[in-house]
Amino acid sequence: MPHKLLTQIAQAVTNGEREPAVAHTRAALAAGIEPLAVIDEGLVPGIREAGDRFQCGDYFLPNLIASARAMSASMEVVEPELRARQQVARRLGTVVIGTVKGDIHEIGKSLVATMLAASGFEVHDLGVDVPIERFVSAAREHDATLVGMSALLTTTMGGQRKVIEALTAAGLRDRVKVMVGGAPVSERWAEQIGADGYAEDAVAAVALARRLVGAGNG
Ligand code: B1M
Repeated sequence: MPHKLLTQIAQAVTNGEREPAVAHTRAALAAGIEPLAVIDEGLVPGIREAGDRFQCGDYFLPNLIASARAMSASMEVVEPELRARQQVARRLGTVVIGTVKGDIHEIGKSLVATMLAASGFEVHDLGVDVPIERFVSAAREHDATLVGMSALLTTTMGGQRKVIEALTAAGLRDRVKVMVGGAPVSERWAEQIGADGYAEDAVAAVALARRLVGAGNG
C-alpha cells in the first residue's frame, strides 16, 4: 500500500489543488521518500486519474489544466532533489529533446530530460510544439548524439516519423540515434518509423539512452 503522503499527493493532483500538492510533496521528501517514488507513486497516478476522468467526461479541460498545474508545481520541488541524488562525473552524450509539433504536453518530456541530465547527458530541451526543422537544426548545432521526441496525442505521433525523415534528408541520420516515447507510442511504432528505440518511462529512457550511446547499464 502506498505511503499516506503519496496518496495525498495523488489526490491533490487529481483534484487540481496546487498548494496542497506542493505541500504534500515537500512533506514526502522531508519524510525521506525517494524523489522517484514521489513521482511514480504520487504525482503520476494523480495526473493519470485526472486524464481518465477527462476521457470519460467527468472532467472538463479546466479540471485537466488545474491538475497539470498542480503536478508541474510539485515537479519543480522534486526535480532539484532528483538531480542532487545523481552524481555523475562524465558526459555520456549530447541529447536534443522536445515534444513534437502540435503537441503541448510537457510533463513527461521534461521528466525524461531531467533524468537524462541527472544521469550524465548534456541535454538541450527544445520545449513543446517543436517544429520538425528545429529538431534538425538543434541536432546539427549541438552535434547531438541522440535526438529524443515525445508525443502524447495519436494525432501528433506522425511528427516523430517526419523528424526522422528530415534528419535523413539533412544527412544527419547516421550520426544521431533517435529515441521516442509518450503515452500512445510503442515499441512497434518505433520500429515502424525507423527510430532506434522506445522507452515506456523516464527510468527506461535513461537505460535506453545509455545503451544507444554504448555506455552500458551502470
Ligand atoms: Co492532454 N491528453 N490534452 N493535456 N493529457 C492526454 C494525452 C489524453 C490521453 C487524455 C485522455 O483523454 N485520457 C488525451 C489524448 C488522446 C489521444 O490522442 N489518444 C489528451 C487530449 C485529448 C488533450 C487535448 C486534445 C484536450 C483538448 O483540448 N480537448 C489537449 C491537446 C493539447 C495539445 O497538445 N495540442 C490536451 C491538453 C492537456 C493539458 C494542457 C491540459 C495538460 C498538459 C499540460 C502540460 O504538459 N504542461 C494535459 C494532460 C496533463 C494530459 C494527461 C492527463 C497527463 C499527461 C502527463 O503529464 N502524464 C494525459 C492522460 C494520460 O497520459 N494518461 C492527457 C504524466 C507524465 C509523467 O507521463 O507524459 O506519459 P507521460 O510521460 C511518461 C512516458 O510517456 C515516457 O516517460 C514519461 C515519464 O515517465 N515518455 C518518454 C514521455 N516522453 C518520452 C520521450 C522519450 C522516452 C519516454 O524519449 C524521447
